Formats: sequence, C-alpha cells, structure tokens
Amino acid sequence: MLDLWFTEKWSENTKFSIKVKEHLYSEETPFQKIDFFTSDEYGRFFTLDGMVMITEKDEFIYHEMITHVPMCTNLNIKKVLVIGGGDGGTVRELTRYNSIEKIDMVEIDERVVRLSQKYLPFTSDKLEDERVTLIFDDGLKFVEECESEAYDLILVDSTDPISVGEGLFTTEFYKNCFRVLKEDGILVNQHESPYYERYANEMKKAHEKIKNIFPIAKVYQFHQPTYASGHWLFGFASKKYDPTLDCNESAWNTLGLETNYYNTDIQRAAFALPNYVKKQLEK
Ligand code: AG3
Repeated sequence: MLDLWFTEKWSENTKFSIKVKEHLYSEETPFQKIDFFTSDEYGRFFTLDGMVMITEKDEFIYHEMITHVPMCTNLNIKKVLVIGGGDGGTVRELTRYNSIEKIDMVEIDERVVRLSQKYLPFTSDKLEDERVTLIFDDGLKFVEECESEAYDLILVDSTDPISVGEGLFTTEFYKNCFRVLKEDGILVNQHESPYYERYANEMKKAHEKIKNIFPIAKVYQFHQPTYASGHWLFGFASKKYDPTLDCNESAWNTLGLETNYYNTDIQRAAFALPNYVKKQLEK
C-alpha cells in the first residue's frame, strides 16, 4: 500500500510531514476546511485549511502555556473569555482551577466544536463543565458588543491571521479587549512565530498594535514541535500585572496542579527572548 503523508508548507522552501495512519474525516464549512487524522508519531491530529492546529502528542504544551502563565500572574481570576479554541484544550486547562467561576468561549465555527467533541475527546471533554458557556459567534463582533470591564482574563486561541483568524489580529479587536477587561485584566493571544518570514511579519505587526494599547505588553515563547519551526509565541498584555514580577510562584505551586510542560521556573524563563526575536519586536 502507498504511504499516506500529511504535509504542511512552513515556508516557500520548507515542508513538514507526518505519516498518516488514517484520514478519519474531512469537511468544508462556510468558514474553513476541517480534517482529522490518526498517526503513529503524533496520535490524533486536526488541521484547519491544511495547517496543524493540535496533535494528541504535543497539544499539552500550547494549552498549558496559554493558561497557566496568566493564572499564576493573577490567582484571583474569576471570569474568563476564550476566543476561538474550538477543540476545547484551553477550556480544559482553565477548568482545573476551582477558583474560576465563569468561562465564556466564543468560537466562530460550531462545526470545529462538534467535530472535536467526536474526534478529540482528550481536549474537548471539559466543554460540558457547568461554568462553561459556548457562544457561536465572531469574536471580533462579540467583544465589540460586550459590556466594559466584564472579564479578568481574555485568551485568544486563534488560527493565523489569514482567513477566519484575521479580525483577531486588528487594532480594533485589541482595543475592545482592553475595554472589556477589568482594571487588572490580562490578555493572552496566539502570537505566531519569530522564525520564518511570513510568521515573523505577523508577529511584529501584532506586537506593534498591542503595545500601543496596553501599558504592559510582552511576548513569551514555547516549543511546539508541530508548528512552523517549532518555536512559537504568545503575547501577554496587561493593565496592571507584570508576569515576571508579580507572579505568585509559591501560591501556584501549593495548588498542586500537575503539568507536563509548564512550571514556575518557566513562568519567568519564557519571557527571556533570543536577540534576533527582541530585535524584530523592537523595530
Ligand atoms: N491554534 C492555532 C495556532 C496557530 C497554528 N498555526 C499554524 N499551524 N500555522 C491552536 C488551537 C489550539 N487550541
């Protein structure tokens, strides 16, 4: 039998491939193309418009890093807004905090959620938690219509700024996030990658916009083997708390949450950036 490979173009001259055991399902929604696969190396994985969103083997890295960094910075976070995140992995990590009272998840494409509930139980199994409300709507429109100071934390778990993710990388969106956050609110957003030019350009543009709106605007890194170059970033924007100075390391550690990537040494270290990344962000 012929080998079946999933291949994603990382740059004009670079491709990344995963050997596929089975192509489980494929669907074109009004928003995007969704595919689910199984593989020996990465377990189950799913793609949007041909780009890897999560794999069973490495999703813990992304979901722990988007969640625990802001939570350790402010352990009093009670109301959280997740934008995107249809696979449920970000919500899963949030539900581990008993102190969180309310999680609203705004996902534009209901099919991503329903199909993740079917094919990706390891990320979607906490979407049923009673604190979670699912809203199927455009995140840009949602924050525009949302009342001011409604949330302590906003997590933007988006795709790239092409197609459906585009509005979530605009000044208008970031300004509304600022307004919708309480006076000590935090925004963490999917911030692309510094390595290949196409992604680095998006990283620079996003940071430029965010730092003009939030008094504290930083970028932190993590290793995501299945995203272009494996070197990926989140943005940390905040009205009051600095994630390297105000983090509650000992309090977070007494919660006893078991994690596979995140720890409180990484909380500080992730904000230490290589020179070539710093230079790009300063420009
Ligand atoms: N969110 C997508 C991150 C960006 C991936 N980009 C790419 N592969 N080109 C992941 C969703 C996890 N809940």
